[in-house]
Amino acid sequence: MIIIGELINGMYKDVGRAIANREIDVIQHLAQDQVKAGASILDVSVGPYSRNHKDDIKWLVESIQKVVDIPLAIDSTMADVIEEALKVVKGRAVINSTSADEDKMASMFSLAKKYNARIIGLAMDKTGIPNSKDKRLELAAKIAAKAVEYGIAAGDLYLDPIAMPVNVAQAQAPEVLESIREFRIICTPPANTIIGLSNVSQGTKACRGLINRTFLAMALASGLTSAILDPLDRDLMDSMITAELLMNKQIYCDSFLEAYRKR
Ligand code: THG
Repeated sequence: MIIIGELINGMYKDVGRAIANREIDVIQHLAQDQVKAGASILDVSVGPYSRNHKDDIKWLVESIQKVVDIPLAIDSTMADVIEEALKVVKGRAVINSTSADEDKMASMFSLAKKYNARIIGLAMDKTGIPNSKDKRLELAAKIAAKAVEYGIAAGDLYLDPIAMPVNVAQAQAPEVLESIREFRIICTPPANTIIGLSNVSQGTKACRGLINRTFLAMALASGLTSAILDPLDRDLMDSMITAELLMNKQIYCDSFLEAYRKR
């Protein structure tokens, strides 16, 4: 499974402060630690409190690229902010994200084409995040059809059913899992599927880690191919590795956790 590290996000208080004060060490350590822990892509977001999204995203991308050499997922709702990052990013970036709205798809898919980037499609539109798996499927299929129009390969498309906090939207958890199954039949070969895992436990007072790792194992069993998560959560990574083992995607040996980490 493709692990996208979530920690460089201005939503975290420490990170928001580090961005505002240009504390490059904080950002670079987060990048190196996540790569060491197994992330193969890093999500990068200036967060909601940024005073200048364009300057901040450019600084983040350049700071991270000085110390690690893996692709970045540029997390913003604004096409001009994403383009600012794409101009300086090395290698193939991931655009995080487009919705199923026509205007948003036009601007984000144009950027994907122009910069040879991969792209995440959220199963939502201007009316919000759907409650049902059927509506999620309809919106994901709309995004997949647009990807074909722009000549984006299914392998470069990541469909996101949008995981919701269990404390306020409990009934959404099984809808999201079923969406992961159904999204695989939209394209041939199938597109990737992705969730922002920590969404599911946001705002819960206890057992955040337990909720995250249990949902990840269930999502993997439903066919999830990638996730935005905290790779420094060792119990979570152990669950992920074990779920892959039990799906016969890793070869068993008594030291399977170590064997996975050595690779
Ligand atoms: N899909 C896609 N992209 C996404 C998401 C998604 N990007 C953002 C988010 N969801 C995934 N990343 C995070 C990052 C942090 C948290 C949740 C999801 C989080 N933060 C702490 C909190 O809110 O409790 C911050 C606490 C602090 O201040 O330190 O939980 O779904 N495509």
